[in-house]
Amino acid sequence: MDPKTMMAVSETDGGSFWFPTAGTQIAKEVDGLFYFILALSTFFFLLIVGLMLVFVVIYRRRPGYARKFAPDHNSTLEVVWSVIPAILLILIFFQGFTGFLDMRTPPAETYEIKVVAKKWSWAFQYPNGYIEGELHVPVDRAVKLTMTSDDVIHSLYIPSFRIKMDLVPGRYSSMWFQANQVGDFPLLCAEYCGTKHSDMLSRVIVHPSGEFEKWLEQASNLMSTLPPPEAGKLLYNRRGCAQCHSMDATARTGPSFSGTFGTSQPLADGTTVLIDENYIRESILEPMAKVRAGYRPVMPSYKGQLKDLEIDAIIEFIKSLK
Ligand code: HEC
Ligand SMILES: [Cu+2]
Repeated sequence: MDPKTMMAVSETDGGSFWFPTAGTQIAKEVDGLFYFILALSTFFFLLIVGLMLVFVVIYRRRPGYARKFAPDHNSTLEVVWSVIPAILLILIFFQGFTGFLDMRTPPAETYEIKVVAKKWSWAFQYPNGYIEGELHVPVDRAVKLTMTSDDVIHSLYIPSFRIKMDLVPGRYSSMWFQANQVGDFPLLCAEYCGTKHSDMLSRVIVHPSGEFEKWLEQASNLMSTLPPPEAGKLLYNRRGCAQCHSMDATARTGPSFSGTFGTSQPLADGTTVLIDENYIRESILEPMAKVRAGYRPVMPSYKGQLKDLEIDAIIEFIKSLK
């Protein structure tokens, strides 16, 4: 995991014993309902178990004890202990249901970000086409995520916002939120999706008002302002290549990038391949076309997700690793 994602684990501020920081209004509602149910359950637990213990002692069987009256039906008592819990249940349902509707219904005006999950990274695509592995959003603005998966079912979970939704291959799901606090919050995959599932740990960065646009403009132009090998390294870290390819000689799920450029390597079908610009390009766009001996064909295709300029930068980056 690169050090930047490691930081995701540290939060802006502590939150409570039960919950991480509440970064949205919805989160406060969810917490409120939780505390209400917790208090209610504790109250009735103590009341019922307490009375039970008291009665066990008071009415224990003793020698010579004769029952004074036969058990009888008490309508008032029964109505009271049916109606009060019924009202409490309706209250809980009402709060839960309206909260659910709020969570599922985005306002008319939202800032839209597309999300594609794949083993084992996130791609957040902003309206101008820029893609990054971390979710950046403006504060106090409704953001809608339109999400899908490239391979298996993933689930995008932002604990501090109290929202979670599955990403299913072949269809779109969506969710929305409005962050009301500037800061960094963890974002993770909550659906077991393979060996490196736990590496799908990223973060949401909530920018102060006005700064989000500045960040987006800068980040989008990075490709053209950085020298290609550095831009390539940035993409390697940000777009999830690092999960499977190392920069030193160790093999991960995929072969190491280090020192392989210009060498001939064996393929699974028994032939060999020269690692040059064309092979790297093909490996990124059509990973199944040529599979290296000793590796499983699990690399996802980046067709349509990396621009030519970006692929060039990655090639220069791999070339620069001696
Ligand atoms: C899920 C793991 C995974 C991810 C993520 C991944 N790759 Fe791969 N990659 C592999 C595997 C496995 C192979 C070897 C099998 C094959 O050739 O398809 C491979 C092969 C390659 C090769 C051929 C290298 C060689 O020495 O034969 C290149 C180049 C490559 N990947 C580039 C990338 C780039 C660039 C990214 C990020 C944009 C990336 N990969 C993301 C798993 C991955
Ligand atoms: Cu996942």
